Amino acid sequence: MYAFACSIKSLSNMGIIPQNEILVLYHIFGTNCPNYGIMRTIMKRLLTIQDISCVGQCSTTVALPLVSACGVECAILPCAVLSNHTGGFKSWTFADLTPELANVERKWVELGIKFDAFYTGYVCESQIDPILSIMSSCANPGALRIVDPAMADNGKLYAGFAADFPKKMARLCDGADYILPNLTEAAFLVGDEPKLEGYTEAEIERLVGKLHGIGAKNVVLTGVSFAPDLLGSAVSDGTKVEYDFNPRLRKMSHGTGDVYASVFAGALLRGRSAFDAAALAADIVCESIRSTDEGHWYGVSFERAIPALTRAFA
Ligand code: PXL
Repeated sequence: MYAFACSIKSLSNMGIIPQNEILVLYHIFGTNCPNYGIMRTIMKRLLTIQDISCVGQCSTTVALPLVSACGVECAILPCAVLSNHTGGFKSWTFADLTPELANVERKWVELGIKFDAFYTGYVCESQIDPILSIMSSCANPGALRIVDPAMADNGKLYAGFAADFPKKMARLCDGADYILPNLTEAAFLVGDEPKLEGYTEAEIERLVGKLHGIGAKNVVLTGVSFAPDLLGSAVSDGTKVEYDFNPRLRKMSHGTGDVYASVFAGALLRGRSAFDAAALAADIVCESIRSTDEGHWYGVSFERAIPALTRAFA
């Protein structure tokens, strides 16, 4: 038994078994002595709340496979169904599911369904209050709120969002455990003019400070660059800012924010630190971009990065 305990501890120290997950041990009665082994870890359950864009490799259709590939149960709450996303297609259909959110919430409360984490993405103004309500009524103790304020990129709000939408999105960020804005979203959230490049380290840290100022406990700011060939993120817990950089890939890619946020959320729930989760998310985004065929413009082929992601949790 002592030998067993030692070996579990050393596997845990080597990072083979996540230290902060509950191990379920199984116990087979052998001929003379009991035989213990690890059967599985208790799986966390995350709810992702964002649209379904039926075509376009973004939002729910990215979150569900990637969070699942991390070994985290992924429930979905679609806020709207679109024929395709709004980032580059000429037009789209949009079915607003706002009225259904309160219905679903009532049912989950009645059934006692609860979640270990909430991860929100692209949502509309009318959905912010129902989402805040679900995050308080369907939370397991200590449930994390991870908010990707998906609303803008390259200095502009996405099609269909009014100029005052960032103020509404800031309400979802207030009290969030983690927010994951890109530089444009960050600037809009705090009421600054978005600037696409040329941020100094001091400016990034001022921006991060302002994001904590709207109530975010931890900030993961993406799209940060201090050197032309490096692109990365600033990860802040409010006391220190750490940077993670990868070589910049010279390719404009849609949906990378959703890949990043999904892997970050999954990795966090698997016990990774925020910095390690951000670094893994960036690696998977880079692998997805590199794996995308020439001319495939509307999304990235994250499907080809799934084996690397599952290996990270093997
Ligand atoms: O990838 C973010 C996103 C999600 N959902 C919809 C979008 C976009 C970005 O354009 O249009 C509908």
